Amino acid sequence: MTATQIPTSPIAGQKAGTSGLRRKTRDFMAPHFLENYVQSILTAIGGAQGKRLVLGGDGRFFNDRAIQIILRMAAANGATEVIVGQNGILSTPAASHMIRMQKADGGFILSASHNPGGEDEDFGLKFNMANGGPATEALTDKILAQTQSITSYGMIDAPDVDLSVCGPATVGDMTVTVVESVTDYAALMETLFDFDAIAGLFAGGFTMRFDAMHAVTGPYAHALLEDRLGAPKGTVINGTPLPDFGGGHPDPNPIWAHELMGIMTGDNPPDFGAASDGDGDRNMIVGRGAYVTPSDSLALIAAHAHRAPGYGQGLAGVARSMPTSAAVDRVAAAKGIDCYETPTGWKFFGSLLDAGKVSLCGEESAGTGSGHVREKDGLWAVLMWLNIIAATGKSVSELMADHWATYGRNYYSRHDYEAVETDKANGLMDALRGKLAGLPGQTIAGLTVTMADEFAYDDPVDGSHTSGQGIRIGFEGDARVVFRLSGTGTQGATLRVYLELLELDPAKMDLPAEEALAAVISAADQIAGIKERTGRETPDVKT
Ligand code: G16
Repeated sequence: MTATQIPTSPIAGQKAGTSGLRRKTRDFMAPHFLENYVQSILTAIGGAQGKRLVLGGDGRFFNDRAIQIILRMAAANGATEVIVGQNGILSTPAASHMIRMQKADGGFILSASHNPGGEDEDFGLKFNMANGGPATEALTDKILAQTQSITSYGMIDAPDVDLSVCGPATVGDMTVTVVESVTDYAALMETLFDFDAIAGLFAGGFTMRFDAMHAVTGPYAHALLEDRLGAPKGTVINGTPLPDFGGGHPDPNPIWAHELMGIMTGDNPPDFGAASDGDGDRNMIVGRGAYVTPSDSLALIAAHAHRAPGYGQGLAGVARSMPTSAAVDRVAAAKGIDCYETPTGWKFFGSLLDAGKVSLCGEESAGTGSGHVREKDGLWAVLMWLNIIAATGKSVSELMADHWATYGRNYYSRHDYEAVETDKANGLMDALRGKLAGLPGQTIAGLTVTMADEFAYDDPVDGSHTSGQGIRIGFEGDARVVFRLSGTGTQGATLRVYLELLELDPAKMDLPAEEALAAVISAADQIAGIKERTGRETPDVKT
């Protein structure tokens, strides 16, 4: 079996977004598309010669084929070993852990996250570095440059590896080590949380539903919640991963996780509900009639993390993405720890975690995690909540009510306008940029603008500078609106409008978010002319 160089030419648009390259599955299946991108990654990391890599994905359509192609290319490029999850499956946090535990040189994760899967839906590929975290901007820039100049890629002619059997195999001279996907991750969780206390909760009759949304966390959730922690069978629903996620969007929010929301708001609901996404890094937390926003979940975890054994020494610091609400900032201030504000994208937390500046991070986009891996981690967040509930003996709604009484409530909502024509979305953002200087001092929908800028970030550890990360407009009374275009969509542009208002009056802690935010919503539309520029009367999704 000899490696050959297959001639190719650059394919336009292979630019990573917020989290790797996401495209329609059929694009990835087109001649040379996947191969060009994989070769560009391998070249950008300085070649694969002698390297050990991790490989796995969320099991969506084309996962199995893409893995066999990547194995042949890694072998042709001289990699020593590729460690693959059984049947090609690894959740994103489990892959991050595997890279770190195996001291690998990096890894390929095949997923388009919460985007739907199938031949006519979405696929994605990202490269994580030796620290287990997503490629930095510096590396994705190098990969992009390679995609624009590629002339050939390495390939070996070899039979498929049987990925259903754990143990060693070979592709050419390269070792392929197939590993069980759940065990190591579950063992890591056991070092962080009080499993006895959580098991005691279930033994005492505490009830829960975890909606795996037919995505990758099903096997992990069955193993952890039902097998190890003793939750009754049936606690995990939609627990069998399917290549098309059962036709749904594996996106854990009240819109797409409507089955779980129906259970939690129906007759005789369980005590606790949670869901995770396609690749297992996002989470949704919901109590009886109490949906917890991701921003509030981050803040609550910051306030209570010391109750979990892995965090008993307290937090070094916290970080949140810029559009995430300032709820966690208030906890950090009270605890006297640093709070960092980064651009959207988990990759920006890596240097802070590596430097020990923070030990808890989170994003409004349903992501929470800590220094245990370098990705956000859906089941980690669920176990953290269970640990907090077990330690305090309080329900989700009691915990949130106490939290708001202590720190105030940052009312929050995100409005998404999906598949907007790219020109119109760019036009809206350009017009906003043009207005920024004149906004401070103006009163709009009864709110006086105090600041307006376009967010840029200087990484305090590696000194890298990142600009153009969203337009933020602050108002008197700690209200804010942020406008950003998503970097994970595959069709047109998605305009995200993030709305926030701090409420300190104890009598006003229980309003519906949209009602509390009415003035901010109105100001956002007046400033950006959303209806008029996009032709949309209402957002497609409110979370
Ligand atoms: C990815 C990133 C997150 C980011 C999210 C939304 O999540 O890892 O850091 O917050 O996309 O990004 P955008 O607003 O640009 O669509 P995931 O779960 O899709 O990998």
